[in-house]
Amino acid sequence: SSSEKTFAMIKPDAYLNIGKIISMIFQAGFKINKMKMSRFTEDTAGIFYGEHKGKHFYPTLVDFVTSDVCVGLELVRENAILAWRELLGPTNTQRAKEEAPESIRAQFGSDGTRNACHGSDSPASAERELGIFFGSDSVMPSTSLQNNCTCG
Ligand code: DAT
Ligand code: MG
Repeated sequence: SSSEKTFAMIKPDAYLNIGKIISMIFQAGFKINKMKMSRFTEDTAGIFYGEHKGKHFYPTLVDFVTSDVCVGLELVRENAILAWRELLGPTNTQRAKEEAPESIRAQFGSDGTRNACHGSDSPASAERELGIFFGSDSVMPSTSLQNNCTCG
């Protein structure tokens, strides 16, 4: 039973739900080692999502993930990579709602692209993605969150 690291990321459609998402993270027994708010440039998003270049959804994906702030987390737990992806549910929010209604994507996502959170798919991806997000503050600068509250 050795602990494993993964990279989790709350995407721009879900950061207002960060409290509930962090509760679910702790409930599932993860430790949060690092956490940072940052906004992707198109270039850095292109590196992060390099494996998807050329796919039909790639432009929509980059527009979405660069549209506002993301919150990146280094999570630690036994089997962290699989456990976090299990908590996320299926990639497509509609499928998540049908197959895993308690999952993060079912609760906080809205469609195939705007699916609330990211999770690494392997130890190599986790290392790569943690390196991009936390490796250098000039690549992923820490940013403030604008209060655009319209609730009075
Ligand atoms: P995951 O994020 O579950 O690892 P992925 O790596 O295949 O899924 O894709 C990265 C992101 O791209 C995904 O979170 C949402 C978007 N995406 C994937 N497949 C898509 C599709 N068929 N249509 C629209 N967006 C898609
Ligand atoms: Mg993936």
